[in-house]
Amino acid sequence: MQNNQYCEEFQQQGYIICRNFFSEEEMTTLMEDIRATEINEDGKHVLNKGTLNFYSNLFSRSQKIQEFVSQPRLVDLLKQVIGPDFWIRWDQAVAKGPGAVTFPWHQDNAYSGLKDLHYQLWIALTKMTSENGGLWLVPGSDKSILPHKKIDKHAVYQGTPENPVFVEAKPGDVVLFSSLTLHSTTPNVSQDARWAYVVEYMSLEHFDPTIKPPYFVVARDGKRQPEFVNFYRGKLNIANQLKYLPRALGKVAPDWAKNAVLGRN
Ligand SMILES: O=C(O)CCC(=O)C(=O)O
Repeated sequence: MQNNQYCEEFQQQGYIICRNFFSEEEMTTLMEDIRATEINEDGKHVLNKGTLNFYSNLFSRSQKIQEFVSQPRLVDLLKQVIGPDFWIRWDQAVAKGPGAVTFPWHQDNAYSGLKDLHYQLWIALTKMTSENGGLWLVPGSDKSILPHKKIDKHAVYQGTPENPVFVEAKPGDVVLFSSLTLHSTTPNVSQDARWAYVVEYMSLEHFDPTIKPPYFVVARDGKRQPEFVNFYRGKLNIANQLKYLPRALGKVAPDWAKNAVLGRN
């Protein structure tokens, strides 16, 4: 892979697609490793609905998955877009079974409320078609935070997506997109479940106050260096902490204190 082959493409459209990044055999093994995390015990995800099921934080329970998500080929791809140092804030396997409904258009930051980006690596474990609830994206929608409204448990984009593209995919294809890229999945009207494994990487410059330590660092200086740590520079950065002060105060402080911090009379 050439250096920075993908960087410009990602900057222009907010995503890249890497066909045949993994082999079908690698996807069979990954699916086995996902199932071995006893995903059925984790069936309480807030967005589970009917035959749409999310299984989260698998990497924290499986050394095999830790190795998978920090493998050198992935580091070489990710560093072109994220930079040389990054960690994983979240992962999830998503099963969209027959009859599962639309997952509405959104930017991930509208769900997380984060002030910084993360990068979503979407790995097709099964084929993704327009019949089985595959992925739609809007090229170039990642340039700003767009308006969303909370509907049911979802953060739903309040606008009409312009020129969306459908990502038809085979097992082993991967899509890397920004947490600001508008995306959606349509209903599964096929007879089979669509599975994707999604890993959310974040630069070590950035912080996510919703994630508790230990943090899984994947790469430093552009090289694989997997380790769990309790602190890293994005967390220790005061400016990053201040971005979330109003949110932290919102949980504990009386109104007069919140107003004082926000400069309101
Ligand atoms: O997998 C799906 O069908 C939708 C999931 C999704 O868009 C997300 O988790 O951001």
